[in-house]
Amino acid sequence: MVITPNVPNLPYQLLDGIKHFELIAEPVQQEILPGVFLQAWGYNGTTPGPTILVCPGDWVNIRVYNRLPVATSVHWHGLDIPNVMDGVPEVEPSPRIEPGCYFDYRFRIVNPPGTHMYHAHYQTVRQEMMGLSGGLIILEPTQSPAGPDYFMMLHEFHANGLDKGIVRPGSYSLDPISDMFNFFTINGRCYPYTSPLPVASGDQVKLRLANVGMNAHPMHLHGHQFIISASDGNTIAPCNRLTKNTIPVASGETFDIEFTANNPGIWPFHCHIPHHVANNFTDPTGGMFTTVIYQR
Ligand SMILES: [Cu+2]
Repeated sequence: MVITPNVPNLPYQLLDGIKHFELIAEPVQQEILPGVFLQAWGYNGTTPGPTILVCPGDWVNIRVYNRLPVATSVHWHGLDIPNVMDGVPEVEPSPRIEPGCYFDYRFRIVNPPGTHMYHAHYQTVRQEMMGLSGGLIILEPTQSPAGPDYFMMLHEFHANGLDKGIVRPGSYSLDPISDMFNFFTINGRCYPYTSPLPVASGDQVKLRLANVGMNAHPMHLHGHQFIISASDGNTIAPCNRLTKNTIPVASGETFDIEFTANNPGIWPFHCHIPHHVANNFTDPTGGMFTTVIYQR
């Protein structure tokens, strides 16, 4: 089963053969480091929002409530769905959800298994950079006995009110139209508050990476080589799979990478841009950084 460290899966109710999900777009206090909160926007209390897990062929109804002070929409990024459900009200016949209202996004999952995202697509720069995004994963219908499978949403924020080189507990507003980011997150947390990724020797490990931010993040794994098994939710034929140890994840992209856990230890997995592995430009390792930890 796919695990999104630090982020819950979105529960659903099966009614009349349709999986009913509920997302609430709302202001959230996102704890990115112990005692350091961002006044962000998210879904159901967190940014990224809960991970939506579906199966090929599912009919889904995702009710999106808007508890933001402004209108919003949700775009199902990478899914081949009807135009009216695609969530871009400025150009599509897809509605804007006014504050206090909801809309039911109802569609069938016609894409094959793969890693996708959802995010706001109204006043996009502001709403994405406030944190309105999450993961949507189409599962393999038959769960083969596989190793650990971790989903990681990469993001970046500009927190106001902190001079460069200082991190102190508090609750900080965001500047969503700045491109001078000072905090870089994996699933809404900065290192050392990110969760390590447990593996066992011999495991075949899958990491799913997704990004709707501004920058591309070259994610680098120590001590192992990985293959790129899928891009943007589409499986790559085995004969076409690159073997690498760093993969740039640009905005709008998802990648699935896989490696064999054959080198026990505690191994960094991180963005390779120096500013992105620091918290507000302080010296200790921070930001978009986590570790693969062998349990045995
Ligand atoms: Cu980066």
